[in-house]
Amino acid sequence: MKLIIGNKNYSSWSLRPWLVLAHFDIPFEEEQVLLSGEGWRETIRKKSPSGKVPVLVDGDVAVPETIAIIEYLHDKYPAKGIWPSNRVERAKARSAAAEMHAGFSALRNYAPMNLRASHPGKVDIDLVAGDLKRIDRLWGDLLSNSDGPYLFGKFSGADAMFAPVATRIRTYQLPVSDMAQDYVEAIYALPAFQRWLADALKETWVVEDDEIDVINARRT
Ligand SMILES: N[C@@H](CCC(=O)N[C@@H](CS)C(=O)NCC(=O)O)C(=O)O
Repeated sequence: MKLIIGNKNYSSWSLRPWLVLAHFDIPFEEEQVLLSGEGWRETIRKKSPSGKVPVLVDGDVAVPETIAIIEYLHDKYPAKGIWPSNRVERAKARSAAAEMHAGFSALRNYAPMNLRASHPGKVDIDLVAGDLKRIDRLWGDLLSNSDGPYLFGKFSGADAMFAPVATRIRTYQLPVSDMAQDYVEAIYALPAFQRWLADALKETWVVEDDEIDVINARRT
């Protein structure tokens, strides 16, 4: 099984299923494709039916879309516990994951994942305030219920979906509740996340569209 991913510093969608594979000890290879430079779109289109990464390739099957990849892994490895075992908890975890997949567009647009960077104060908080409020509420409710350190106690597919948000909170020092801040630390403490981060910090590619100074300059 192979996961085709983008740049580890910037590709937030790639991080999510990679974390599931790595954390749950599922054997996989990874292949990285660049998200910039000449011909990059054509290269991705040859490997991914949606023309986007991540895409999971398992034999003849190519599965794009983060949520679908996580569900495919859950189907293939039901004993791993990618989703909580309790039906109600599982529904809540899938709802949170789906909300992340479909929403939080302000955070995605105005505070892109950039693991190597530290840009406190560079995100206009008014633009992302609604998303941060929802994050505080959603994470707060789930963490109070589970007692942490992850949204459903043990790390699950829901945490994989929110890991890139945790990195944005740290990179841009976005104001969140103490509980959310502790959750950010828990994501950074996860050994699988540390492995991804170490690889990301070795990368040298710069994707201008994901650099906050470029984004802010375009807005003015
Ligand atoms: N909805 C997709 C989003 C994937 C996505 O936007 N991936 C970015 C890289 S992080 C990409 O492939 N961009 C290339 C493009 O948009 O052409 C998913 O859940 O996997």
